[in-house]
Amino acid sequence: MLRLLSAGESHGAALLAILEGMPAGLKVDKGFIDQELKRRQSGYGRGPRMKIEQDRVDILSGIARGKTIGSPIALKIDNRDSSIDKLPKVLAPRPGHADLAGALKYDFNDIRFVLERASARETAIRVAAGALCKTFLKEFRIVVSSRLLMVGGESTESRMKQKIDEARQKQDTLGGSFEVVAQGVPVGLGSYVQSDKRLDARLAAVVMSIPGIKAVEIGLGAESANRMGSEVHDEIFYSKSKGFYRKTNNAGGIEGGISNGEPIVVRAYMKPISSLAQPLDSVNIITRKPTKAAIQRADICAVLAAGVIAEGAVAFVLSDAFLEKFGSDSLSQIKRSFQGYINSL
Ligand code: EPS
Repeated sequence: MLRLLSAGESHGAALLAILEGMPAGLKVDKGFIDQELKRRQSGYGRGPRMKIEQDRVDILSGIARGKTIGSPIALKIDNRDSSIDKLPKVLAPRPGHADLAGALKYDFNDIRFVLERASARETAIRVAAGALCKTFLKEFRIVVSSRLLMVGGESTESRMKQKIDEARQKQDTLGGSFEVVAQGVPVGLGSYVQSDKRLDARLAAVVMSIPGIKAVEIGLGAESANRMGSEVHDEIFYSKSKGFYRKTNNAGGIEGGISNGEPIVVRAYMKPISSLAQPLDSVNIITRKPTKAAIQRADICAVLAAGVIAEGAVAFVLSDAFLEKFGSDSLSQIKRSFQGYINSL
């Protein structure tokens, strides 16, 4: 239903996206998109590039007089640092980055061509598209948010900051984990009828596609493998006011690949940033001689930003599944279809 394509290099002219499939009649606030872009750029441990860029979106199509018109929405974020053609060649791949596999795959003698597109900077435009999806979901009182869980094994804010300072001092980097929660998702999004329709599979794929993410859990996740069934599955209750409901949410709001009406909980784990100021051992791709990995300007920790990116990614999948269930042309028609369904439950 919804399709998203992005383009752009980290130090190219701009980042671009086309979001197709948004229904007509949705009021769009550019200020909200810019706010989301700012959230992505913030967080303790971000690198110097974040002081150079002040990401703002330009909406080039698909919106007229402040509302979507059903046609593809084109988005653009200009790069202030657009020095791509002036930047030096990169010959020493960074362990953990796309550098080596990318250079071999595309037959490059300059890793610059890999890292420019593999850079997590691309996620800025995904956040812009995700903000549009959040705007759509809000029409149905579905709200997607995220919170930081751990940085470098620490879970309190002061210890996390301390750990980041320590990493900065050691010229090292850190990963961590975060949780995305979607409140207000109706029962019935996604399906068990085909593997690619399963909502949990779709959410896991989109969150895993964020650079640096190495694991994704839904609800209780990995821990459920250690418990008895009776300690895992959420018992079912019914009351006239609430309808069907649960007292626990170990399933993370999804059973059999379908949303079950409880909050959707997605947890993700990010590895440390792979651009190290104190570089690891590597090999020059031309001479094949040992060397240290290239030093690139980078963040020390970007887990908070990854949470914001994941919010947008989750909002995209939920919007897609929502449009599948309730139609996709105009917001007013979708609202009627949604209300009819809710009344029928
Ligand atoms: C990023 C911009 C990049 C990096 C970072 C994310 O800017 P620059 O390379 O000019 O410093 O800071 O990229 C990576 C983490 C990566 O893996 O390449 C951004 O806008 O988020």
